[in-house]
Amino acid sequence: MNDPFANDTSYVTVPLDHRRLAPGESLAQAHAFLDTMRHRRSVRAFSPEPVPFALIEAAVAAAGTAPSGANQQPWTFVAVGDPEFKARIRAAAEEEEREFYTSHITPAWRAALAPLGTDPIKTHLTDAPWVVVVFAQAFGLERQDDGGEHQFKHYYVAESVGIAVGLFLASLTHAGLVALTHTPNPMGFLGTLLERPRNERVYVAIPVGYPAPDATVPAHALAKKPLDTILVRVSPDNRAGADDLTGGAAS
Ligand code: IYR
Repeated sequence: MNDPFANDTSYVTVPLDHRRLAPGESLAQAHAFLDTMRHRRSVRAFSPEPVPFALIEAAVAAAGTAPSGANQQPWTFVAVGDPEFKARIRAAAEEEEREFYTSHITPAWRAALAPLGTDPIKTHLTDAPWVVVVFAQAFGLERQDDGGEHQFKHYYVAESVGIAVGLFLASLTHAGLVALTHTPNPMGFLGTLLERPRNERVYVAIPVGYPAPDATVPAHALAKKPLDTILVRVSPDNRAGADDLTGGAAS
């Protein structure tokens, strides 16, 4: 009667639409995706070549499938293709960055960035055909019919937006595009420039496009941690020879 877990009529279910792959196909797809992602690089030298908006749309739609706290989807992707806006973003970002690199950067931070060769010059913000600025919705804000606003809490915002950005980058990579996760420091100016509502906080700016023909990347960026340093297996079924795909299926 007073069961706090009693079924609520607002909790409706539908059958899961899951496409089960054959084990062999599963591993082949996992490896094909890994190969694609191993070629992902953060690119700072872009070609001005245009990128169809349909590719941005598809990548944002992929990002929009991300899991999020209470399925609140607390993200907004603003795709800036207008050269005038990109120029304004670059000018403001470079101003902030000059300040960062001359005054705010700590010696440890400078040392950590040294192998990447970053500096305050942000040509990618004007060269890339698109700069996608991702905003996190710190809280929900809905316009009411009576003109008022309904404000409500959002949960796990940073985690949710991080996952969505990961899917966005994976989708771009899968489509043969390159990007840079750029975090102007500080970057509040982007909310003002793009006239975002008061519940949105800029999360990252992502130039998207094709690499310049002579693009290089820092060698340091190619060094990814080996699998055995990032994966810890806790499993009763890790005997030598156990099949990783079918063994322990009931765990
Ligand atoms: N926001 C600066 C500095 C910077 C910080 C980190 I952590 C990086 O991985 C790269 C750059 C800039 O954009 O140059």
